[in-house]
Amino acid sequence: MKKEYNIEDLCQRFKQKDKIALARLITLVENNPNSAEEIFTHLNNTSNESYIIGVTGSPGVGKSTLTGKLTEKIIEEGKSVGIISIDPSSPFSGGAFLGDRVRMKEITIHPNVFMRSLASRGYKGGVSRAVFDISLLYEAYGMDVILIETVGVGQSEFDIYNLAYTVVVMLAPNMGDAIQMQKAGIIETADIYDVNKKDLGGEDLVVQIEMMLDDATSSQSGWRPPVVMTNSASGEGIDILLEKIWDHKEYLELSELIKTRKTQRYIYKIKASMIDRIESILLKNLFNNEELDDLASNLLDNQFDIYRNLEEMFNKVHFSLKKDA
Ligand SMILES: Nc1nc2c(ncn2[C@@H]2O[C@H](COP(=O)(O)OP(=O)(O)OP(=O)(O)O)[C@@H](O)[C@H]2O)c(=O)[nH]1
Ligand SMILES: [Mg+2]
Repeated sequence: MKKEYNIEDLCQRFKQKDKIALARLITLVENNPNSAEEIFTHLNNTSNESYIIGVTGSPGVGKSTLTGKLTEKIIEEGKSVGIISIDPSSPFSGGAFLGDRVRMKEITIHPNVFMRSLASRGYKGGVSRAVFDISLLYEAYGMDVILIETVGVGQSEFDIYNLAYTVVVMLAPNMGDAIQMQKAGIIETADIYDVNKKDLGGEDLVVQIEMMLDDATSSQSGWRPPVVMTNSASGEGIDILLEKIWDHKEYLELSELIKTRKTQRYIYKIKASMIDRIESILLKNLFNNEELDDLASNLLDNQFDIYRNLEEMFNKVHFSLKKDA
């Protein structure tokens, strides 16, 4: 049986740092975007700024292991961490070796850490919407740092660059070279490159990335992405990676680019929400099935009418939208 929760009550408990209340609120926003409005009305007097870090890379590159190690270091610095892992096969949800899973569990029971695993699809309004709303909850909860782990980079459905302030792109030896990554559009998005699994090599990857960065003409921003090597299984190199992350944060803050990143993030959110809401209206109210059938049948005989028909349909829809607005 589905249990109903009183949102106001949950928000009160959330403000007392009740992790169960946090978990329930996350479930609510995850499953029902409409509940977000009510939730954030109750939380609007909580002010906090979390620093949002994205960790991305191909499957199996070591994202979850690294996220765990980074979290350990960040809590050692006295900060709290909210993790969002968009990855059905993460150790959190049971995809990797048992050893990893046990280590992750240890971290996530730390009072300053909260972890949420999301499937990579199936959310109303998309994964980005869910990630954005959960980040807002983490901010309101007072998390100093939010870590987002995802395989997706530069996809239209999910764009980590628009959700995080510092994006770490991970690569590993024997998992394809940097040229392939560049072709796939992965390479441009990084603020920091991490060549993981350094115990298996990777020096050549570092050279390739450095050469690519030398060639890149788009580095007018004043930040040349550093290339770090880690072994996230043993923890080697994690200190340096974290140092680079804080350097990037400082760079964004000093240059005021952080404002641009934050604005971008909201623009992305606003556009996605509007498109989602308008799409729902369209699907629910404006497309009359009979009309669609007629139109489509007509096209069976007169297929070159398609653009004229589309234009007519668009004008009708546009008119109805204006009327409804
Ligand atoms: N040798 C070596 N293995 C590593 C290293 N980092 C992670 N691994 C192993 O690589 C495997 C995949 O690690 P994960 O952290 O699950 O990788 P992931 O990128 O999160 O994988 P997906 O979530 O499935 O995309 C695990 O067996 C890890 O123990 C490393 O630095 N060196
Ligand atoms: Mg993972």
